[in-house]
Order: sequence, then structure tokens, then C-alpha cells
Amino acid sequence: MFITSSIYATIVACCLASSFAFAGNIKGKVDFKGTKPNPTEIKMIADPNCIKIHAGKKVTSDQVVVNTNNTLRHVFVYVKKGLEGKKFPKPTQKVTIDQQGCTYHPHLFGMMASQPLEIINSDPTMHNIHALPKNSKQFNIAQPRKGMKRVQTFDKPEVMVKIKCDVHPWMAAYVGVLDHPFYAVTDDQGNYEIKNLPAGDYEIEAWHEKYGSQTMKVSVGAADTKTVDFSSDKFVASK
Ligand SMILES: [Cu+2]
Repeated sequence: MFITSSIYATIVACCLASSFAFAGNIKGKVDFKGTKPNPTEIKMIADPNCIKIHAGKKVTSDQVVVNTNNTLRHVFVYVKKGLEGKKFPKPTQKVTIDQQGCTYHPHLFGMMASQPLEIINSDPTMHNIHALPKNSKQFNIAQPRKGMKRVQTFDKPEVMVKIKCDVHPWMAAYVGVLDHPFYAVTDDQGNYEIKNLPAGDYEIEAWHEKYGSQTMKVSVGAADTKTVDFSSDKFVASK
């Protein structure tokens, strides 16, 4: 009995150790350098329903959001190189994009190829969501009524896919479609974190819709947490 339990304990300890041994984390922030731009007001004059939803309150663009601590929000950070040949299961849980207040929520996000994307219209007005991938099939869907939902997918990886509304020219969102789950988006403190990455050498890219992108190399060892910080003045405009 004693032998059996100690063998069992050894197996458990071994498995726990190995599951951590191959998982590392990368975290960091994206600093904003330069003159902080004023928030850009969105004029929703194309649709009086949109103006009514906001009850006359000013709405500002999500394109460039500099946080109070001088970091940049809405930056997509992901593993660009280093996972080639590795296969990761496709998640079955839905990712959601909501058309609410005549803007997209979230403004920028990530998902895996073939993962379901649920598109919701929470507004009492018509939206026409139009996704413009180059590697997957485009879709263009009218949702004239509040509460309408529809599920779509992107078949192939692509960083980034633009989503726009054919009714409201100010509406834009971006989605990074990947064949692995190692991505994150900077938050209202400019931070991101990519968890449970297999040990290895990686190229990490940070992408912003206005400033372009920056890549950094990092080696992640067993049970490491590495810090990789980016800076907007090092970003190079996207081609
Ligand atoms: Cu719209």
C-alpha cells in the first residue's frame, strides 16, 4: 500500500512539474512616446438613431487611446514566429463582437482560425458588418434590428483583418486571426500578458492600427516569465 501511494505521488509530482516546466509567460507594456494626441470626436451625423443613443454625449474614437499612464491601448501583441509546425486545438467557445452605441465592442481583439465569432446588434438601428480578410472569405451581413445575432468564422490566420460597417463610415474594428492561442491586447494600463507558452525562441509582434508594428525576440525557458516592453516611437508603419 505504501509503495503504491508513493509511486502515485511520484507520478503526480512528475506530471505537475512537467506541465509547468513547458509553460512560460510573456508580459509587458506598450509605452506611448511623443505628443499625446487629443481624443478624436466621432460625428454620427449619418444616422440620427446613433446620436439619440448617446443622448447628445460626445463619443471619441478608439483608434488612438493613450492611457493616463502614457501607455497605448488597443495594441495586438502576439507570437509571430517560433510556433511553426505546432498544432493547437481550435476553441469551441465563441468570441463576441457587439455593435453597441454605433461603435464596435471590442474595438480590437484576437481569435483562432475556425473559432466561432458571434456578431450581435444591440442597437435599435441597422448595422451592416463587413469583414475584409484577404486569406479567408469576406462576409457582409445586414442586421437591421436590435437583438439580431449571427455566427461567422475566418478559415485562415491573418494579422489583422479589418471589420467595418457599410452604414456608418466611422465604425471600424480589427481582429487578429491566428493558428495558435498566444495573443493579447493592451488594456487601459497599456499592459498585456501571454500565458502558458511552450518553452522556445520567439518573435513577438505588437501591432497598432495607426502607428504600425514593432517586433522583439525573446527566449522563454521552463517556468519563465519574461518581460517584453514595446514603445510607440519604435513602431514602423505597416506596408
Ligand atoms: Cu453600423
